[in-house]
Amino acid sequence: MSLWKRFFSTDKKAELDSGLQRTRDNLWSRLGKLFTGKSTIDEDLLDQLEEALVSADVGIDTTVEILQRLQEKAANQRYRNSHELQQLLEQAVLSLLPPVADNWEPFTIPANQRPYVILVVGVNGVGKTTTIGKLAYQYKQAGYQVMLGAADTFRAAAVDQLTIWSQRAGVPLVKQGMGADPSAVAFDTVQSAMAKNMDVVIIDTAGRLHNKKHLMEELGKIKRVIGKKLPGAPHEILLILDGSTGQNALEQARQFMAVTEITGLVVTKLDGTAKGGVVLAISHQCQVPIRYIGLGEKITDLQPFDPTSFVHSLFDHQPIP
Ligand SMILES: Nc1nc2c(ncn2[C@@H]2O[C@H](COP(=O)(O)OP(=O)(O)OP(=O)(O)O)[C@@H](O)[C@H]2O)c(=O)[nH]1
Ligand SMILES: [Mg+2]
Repeated sequence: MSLWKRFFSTDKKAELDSGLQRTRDNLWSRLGKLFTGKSTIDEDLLDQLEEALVSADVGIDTTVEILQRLQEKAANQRYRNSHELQQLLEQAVLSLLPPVADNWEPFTIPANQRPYVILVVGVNGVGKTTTIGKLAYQYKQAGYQVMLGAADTFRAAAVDQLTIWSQRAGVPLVKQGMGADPSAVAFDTVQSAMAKNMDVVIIDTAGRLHNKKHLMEELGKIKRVIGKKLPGAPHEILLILDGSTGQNALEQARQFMAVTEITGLVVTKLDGTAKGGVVLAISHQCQVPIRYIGLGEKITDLQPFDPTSFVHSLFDHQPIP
């Protein structure tokens, strides 16, 4: 059964559709015109399709692949109506994206890894702390005992922000004073979580750029210290990307993954941007899977990334005029 069917109600589908509204409108302001009155895939159609996809930040590499797949699928085949063309396009896009792995379940931890430690990283302001609040809430809803660690000790407000999210999610938080060693906070958190039989630990870190050597070394130290306390941890290193920055988010993912181990991606702020097509590029071009997408500022505004639902929401939603 598809991920979507197992985890989502029609409410969640409506939230996805509404979160992707601006990207969809952007796409369809071009596609709508394109799809009417044509019955073959010709140069003109491909050119305009390319323009539409690029304008939604799908990026040139992924766009070129999509067009190729579409041509293969439609080889020598006239489509009978614009709905068929729309379906061919949807299939072409989906065929590029890796499916969700069978052994991965959203908001679920493997049975033999407790506490399951998730380290959250990314550049400034991408939505790390917010995503941690959302994850904590969802894991708690799933029945797990969750603990947060405030290893962003760089800004005074950072601990306060995480404290607010811990209260919203109703989970405990381990913190030290501002300026404390982030590795020490991470160590304390894992130690406390082990003593209290927690299931999930989520550690917040300061925003950092991949090319700031000392900050990347600090991240390395955080990982080592956690691993010393609990062999095998961190089990997951989530890189948060701001989807509203479009192609920059893809570039950031590439650069981060080149210098440090990342096990999963989260693309945030897809609501309120017309650049949500970048999710297709990230999913297509990054070796690491997108785990979740952020669709708003509320604690419930985080969904597992399911390529089928995502592509469907973008490409098969708008009725053709
Ligand atoms: N609309 C929208 N806003 C979001 C989403 N995720 C985060 N934000 C907003 O983005 C802003 C930054 O979020 P934070 O969670 O503080 O980001 P951060 O990465 O922890 O930032 P630093 O700790 O400063 O590096 C806040 O105003 C959030 O409300 C989302 O999915 N949608
Ligand atoms: Mg933060």
